[in-house]
Amino acid sequence: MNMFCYQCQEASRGAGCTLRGTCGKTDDTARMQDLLMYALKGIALVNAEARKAGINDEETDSFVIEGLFSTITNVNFDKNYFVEKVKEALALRESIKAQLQRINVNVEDLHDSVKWYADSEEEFDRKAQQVGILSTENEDIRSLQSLVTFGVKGMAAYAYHAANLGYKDPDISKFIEKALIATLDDSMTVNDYVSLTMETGKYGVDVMALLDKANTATYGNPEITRVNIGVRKKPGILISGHDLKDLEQLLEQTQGTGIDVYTHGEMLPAHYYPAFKKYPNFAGNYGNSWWLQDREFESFNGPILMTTNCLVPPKDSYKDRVYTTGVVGFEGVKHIPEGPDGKKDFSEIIEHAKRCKPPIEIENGEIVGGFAHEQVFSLADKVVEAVKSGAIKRFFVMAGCDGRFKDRRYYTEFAKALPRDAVILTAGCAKYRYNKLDLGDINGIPRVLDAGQCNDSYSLALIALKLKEVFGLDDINELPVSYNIAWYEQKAVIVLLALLYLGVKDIHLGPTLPAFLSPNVAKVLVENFGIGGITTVEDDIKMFMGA
Ligand code: SF4
Ligand code: SF3
Repeated sequence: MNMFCYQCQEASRGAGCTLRGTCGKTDDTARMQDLLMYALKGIALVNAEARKAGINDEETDSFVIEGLFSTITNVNFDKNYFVEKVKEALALRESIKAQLQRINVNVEDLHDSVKWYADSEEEFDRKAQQVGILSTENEDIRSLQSLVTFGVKGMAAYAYHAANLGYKDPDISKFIEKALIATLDDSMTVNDYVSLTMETGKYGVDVMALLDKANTATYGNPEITRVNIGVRKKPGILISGHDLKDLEQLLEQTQGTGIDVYTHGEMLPAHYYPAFKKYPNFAGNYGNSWWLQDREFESFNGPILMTTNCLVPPKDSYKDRVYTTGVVGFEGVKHIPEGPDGKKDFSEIIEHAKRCKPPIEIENGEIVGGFAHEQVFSLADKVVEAVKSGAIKRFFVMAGCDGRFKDRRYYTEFAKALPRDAVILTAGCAKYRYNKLDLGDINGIPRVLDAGQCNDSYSLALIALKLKEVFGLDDINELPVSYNIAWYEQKAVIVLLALLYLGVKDIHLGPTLPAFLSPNVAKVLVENFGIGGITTVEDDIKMFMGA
């Protein structure tokens, strides 16, 4: 076994990647990610002591958040990035320790993660092999530690985006620290970890609310929007991932250059924000979800900017047109750094675009989205009326991720097979499995309501809570809402934990349950929360519709 990673839905054989990731992550990168996680836990331990002593450095919080985000599936494939991050982590840990020593607080004996040290890549690699996920022997404890750790990675992604827009919450960082420390604590029992999992869900809700506030305060509330999926005649830049601030800067810098900007994958919902509508060169959305990028980046012809996940290892035919920024990285791919003033200079990408042909059209027409909380609330009367009259019988929350395997066709078939009085509420790249189907509308309400990115899943929780209030129900589970969620990476884990924390029961998760759930932990989730998998479209629709 050269590595062990089981954090995403595409873990090899439904168990874990051991030689190379299905995602393309190499074994040496995987080991350096494990070591970075261990180094971050060491920082968490010393920083918790520093907090107690009244020393609180925001830069440490940012470092931890960024480090966690960089280890999420399809964010960063560059081993050297992680080697450098581990070095920085050790230096940061030592500097916090030095501050503590000055006030006579000695943390050296807290744990190995606080005192180990190495400075060569060979030693890093040896250490990494001792501290990976499998170093926890008990499979149930390992499973719960993983559930919390992957939830916290998702939480870090949301905190990172919010921080980019100037919104930070020290309590979220404090919780992340607590959770990381707990994964090192041998005295924690299964029950302790179960409570910690719920607490992770609580902070999941908080961080999603924070990001929602950051996005809507900065760019306005998303509104119903028709997005062009064809192409224009000029050369373009394709921007993907989830970071709206990167998009804003790119739009600003491309004004008057003759270059159009198109979104790909999870950047599609940017079109729904009022703030981006003023840019005449914001041309539309090109292509589909992340895993189709190896074909769609090819035909796009122009440069591509990856702001976050999901990056697929680029093919040589278009690799020189791919640029990364933020926490994204890939060896041999040009990275655009942030300047000291927090700004990014995209001029190289713009010049590159000028030398490229316009995109080849792969589709045409429009798709509609923008059904985030405020927009749906403004339609509340209409929605309530449709439910009361029986025109809408049931809502299906089908948010989440898309993935590359054929079994995801289930979601397209499921959407097609739903009765005509059912409405799909979606967010995340899972939508691409059904957002171009002609599913019609119910009294003018489209049957697929897209709230935005996976980062906007909070909208769906708010909509459910609003419906509960309007219908005067005591329990969110009494609503005619079913949850059939597709997951892939770790942001979906925090969304799931947030929903569990909000009391949502009977969530179905597919296309397969996480490899990191041990049989006993899966049993706890089934018994306490009614979590289930998926079966066939036909049987699942019968089950959901209560037939
Ligand atoms: Fe495997 Fe997923 Fe980990 Fe990649 S992220 S190595 S596909 S489990
Ligand atoms: Fe998609 Fe990666 Fe999760 Fe943001 S882009 S939902 S998988």
